[in-house]
Amino acid sequence: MREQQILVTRTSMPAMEEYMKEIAPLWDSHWLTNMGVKHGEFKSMLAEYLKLSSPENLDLLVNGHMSLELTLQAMDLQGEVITTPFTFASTTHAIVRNGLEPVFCDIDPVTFTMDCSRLEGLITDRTCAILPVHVFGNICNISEIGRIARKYELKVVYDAAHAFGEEANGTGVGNFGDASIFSFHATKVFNTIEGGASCFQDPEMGARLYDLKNFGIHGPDEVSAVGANAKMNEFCAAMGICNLRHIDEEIEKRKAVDERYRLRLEGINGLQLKCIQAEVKQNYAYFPVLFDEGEFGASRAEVFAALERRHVFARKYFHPLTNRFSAFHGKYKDDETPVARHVSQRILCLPIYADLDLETVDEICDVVVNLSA
Ligand code: T4K
Repeated sequence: MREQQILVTRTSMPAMEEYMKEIAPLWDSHWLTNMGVKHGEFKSMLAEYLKLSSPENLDLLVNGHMSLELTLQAMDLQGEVITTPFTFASTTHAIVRNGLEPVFCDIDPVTFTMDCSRLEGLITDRTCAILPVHVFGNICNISEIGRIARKYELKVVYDAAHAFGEEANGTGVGNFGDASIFSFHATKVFNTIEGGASCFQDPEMGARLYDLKNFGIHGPDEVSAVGANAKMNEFCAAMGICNLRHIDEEIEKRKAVDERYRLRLEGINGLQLKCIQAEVKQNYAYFPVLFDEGEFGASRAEVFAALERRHVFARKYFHPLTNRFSAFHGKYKDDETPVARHVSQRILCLPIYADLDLETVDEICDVVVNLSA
């Protein structure tokens, strides 16, 4: 049997020589952080790639989480934020760490994004914002969320950590809502080692975000706000410059993996594969599969174990739901989000990354197919 472990993802990296060439000038300048040359270059390249309607309304940060946490903070919100529990810890933690109260909306059973038909029922006079997640790169119901937000005068911040480079009807996802954040973590389609970005509509947001990521410093003698340190450094920006040069081919390679999974697994009873949204230009970030034990013939745990025996490590993204985290001491209940609970108990993300060879994908599919009833 193959000795090599197959993990759920594997970081895409440029050739070492390309990165060395990119960072060589840093040895001459000794300028390693605090919005240097690479930071500036990467920011303009990124604004163009993301097709932002206002390229200047973008800021680079140290990671996806701080992009989200500080974007919320920059909006000076108070009260309740409606979000979904089927996400990474970061989404809910960003709300709570801002002293805001998360209110959990259930998800759509097909896209796993916010179920907008339940949204209005959760709005109270304390609601200040909506924080939907383009989970697995599935794009939320932008128009309905926008309509409801306008009606109740709520802010909308999209967690677009999974949606790098995606477009809906030709519009880059970073243009939606009042703001959207991206993650450039090593596990993402596009990485800067660690990193993130916030895209926003209100230019004043940019100044506030800048204060929050750089101690509120406005010059050697002027500190006009209380901020933290959440800047992207030059090495990360340089990695971003290199990786952005290759992103389209990386996404194409992921597409081939996605297509192979679909070819082998589509139509099998009891399997629900990641949905396809016709209007979306996808990035193939994840390949989630829902296993319905009754119909499929094996449980999620059995599939997980069978893959593990072949040294394949799928992941239960996202289980547990964030409203089940022990961190919240039972304050929230997942019976208020039954669809999210159903999905969370059955989901398994199969390995997908640019360099995953199709033979391995076939091997993974063989394991799944052999378990089917
Ligand atoms: N919002 C959402 C919806 C998110 O999913 C995330 C992050 C955020 C916000 C916050 O963004 P960041 O602050 O992280 O930029 C991983 C990632 O750490 C996390 O970024 C990501 N979501 C989450 C979905 O997945 P873990 O705990 O599953 O990571 P880990 O260390 O188990 O790695 C998973 C696999 O990735 C490994 O099995 C192998 C591969 N890997 C990992 C690392 C660290 C690599 O190939 N290279 C690496 O350097 O959270």
